[in-house]
Amino acid sequence: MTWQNLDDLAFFGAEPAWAVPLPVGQVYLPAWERFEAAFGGIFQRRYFANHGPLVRELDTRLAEHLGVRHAISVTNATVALMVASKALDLQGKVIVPAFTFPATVQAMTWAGLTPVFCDVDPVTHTLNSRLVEPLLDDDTSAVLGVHLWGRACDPDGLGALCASRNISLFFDAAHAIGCTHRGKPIGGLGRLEVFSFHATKILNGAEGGCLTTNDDELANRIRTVRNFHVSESFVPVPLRINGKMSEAQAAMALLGLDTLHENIARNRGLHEIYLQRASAWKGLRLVVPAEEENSNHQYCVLEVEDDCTLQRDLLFQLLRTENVHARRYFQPGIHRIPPYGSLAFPCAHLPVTDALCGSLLQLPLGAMITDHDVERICDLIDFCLWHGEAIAIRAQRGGAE
Ligand code: T4K
Repeated sequence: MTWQNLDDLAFFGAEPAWAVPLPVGQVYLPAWERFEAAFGGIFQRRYFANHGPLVRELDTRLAEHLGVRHAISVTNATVALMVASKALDLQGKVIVPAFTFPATVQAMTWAGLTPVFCDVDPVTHTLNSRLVEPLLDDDTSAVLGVHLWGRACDPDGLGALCASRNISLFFDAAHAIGCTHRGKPIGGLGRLEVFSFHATKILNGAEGGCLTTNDDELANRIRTVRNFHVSESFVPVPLRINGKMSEAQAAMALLGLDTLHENIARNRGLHEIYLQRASAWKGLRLVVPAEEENSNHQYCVLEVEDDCTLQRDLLFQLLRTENVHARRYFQPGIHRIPPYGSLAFPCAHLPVTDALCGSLLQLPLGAMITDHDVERICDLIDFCLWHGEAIAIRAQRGGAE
């Protein structure tokens, strides 16, 4: 299907251009035979949990891959953030962005901490030291930065600020496996970092995640908090939890590590097509990774600018009805969803966050997307932009000609 006139759009009643949805989730899978062999081993050993050989192998390989002393696997990144807060023995307030996935902030609330929302930089979409500094007070015990879209969250500026105030800095690196900062893999920044191996991430452990650190004592604390087993009680910690990764997750993640570079290269190729085509778009801008860094291209982020002929939500609907399952990460901002933004937790004033929540779209990338799909998605966007005003008028009339 090529789009010649408005009636060709699924939004106005035509058949969707794609028979099955194109997701933004990565869902890279290993070859079936390799998966079967890995699971065959688990069945033979009859050892499924509690730091089996695959989890131990994964920890070793992740540490090598990320160039850190310790990588400690866990059940998912949300639990990893909870583990982090107890391992760091945080109390009182933690500075967080509201422009993130709910897990970043809610994990802090689960841990009994008070999140203090900070606005983000309009270009990097992350916290920086200039924004964070005015929010620090005597009750603040940490800053939790998010490497959003895989871009390092001002580690130098925040590092200097947190050191000068003697508070902890740690990072939510859920988007950042395979990304670099100053030529080094993200993983050794701050006191610790947290990665996600959810199926929608470029390293797929089905679920899963890990904490990384170069601090031996902190690693012992993390390993102790992560489970209740007496043999893993290395140091006194305030509270423990079952955050262990299973052998099944580790098998998937190990196979994913084998092809991580390949998958990143594939995503880079898809991103390159989007980028070339985006140069012709007026009012739409593709967010590009920091020049000096390598990105894993886990997300393709599109910003709908004020002068675009289409509003972000209408473009989103036009794509969705064709089965292009773009996402509006992250809308609404976390400061506006329960339990925040209530009387007990008044809504913070975060103008940049609110603007980003209303103007970004993530386009499909990953295992299920071909070069041809990207070209056609761009054809669709070309058509929608070209006919933006007519589409908007007809949409307002409820689709009638
Ligand atoms: N910090 C940050 C900054 C994060 O972004 C996240 C998670 C976390 C922390 C917490 O990490 P984890 O605790 O999850 O390890 C998805 C993911 O579930 C979530 O992990 C991720 N961030 C977030 C950005 O995206 P949803 O609710 O948008 O997922 P869902 O089910 O709508 O899937 C997205 C697309 O992928 C859909 O089009 C369907 C497709 N998909 C999804 C799954 C699960 C598949 O095709 N196959 C699949 O198996 O949250």
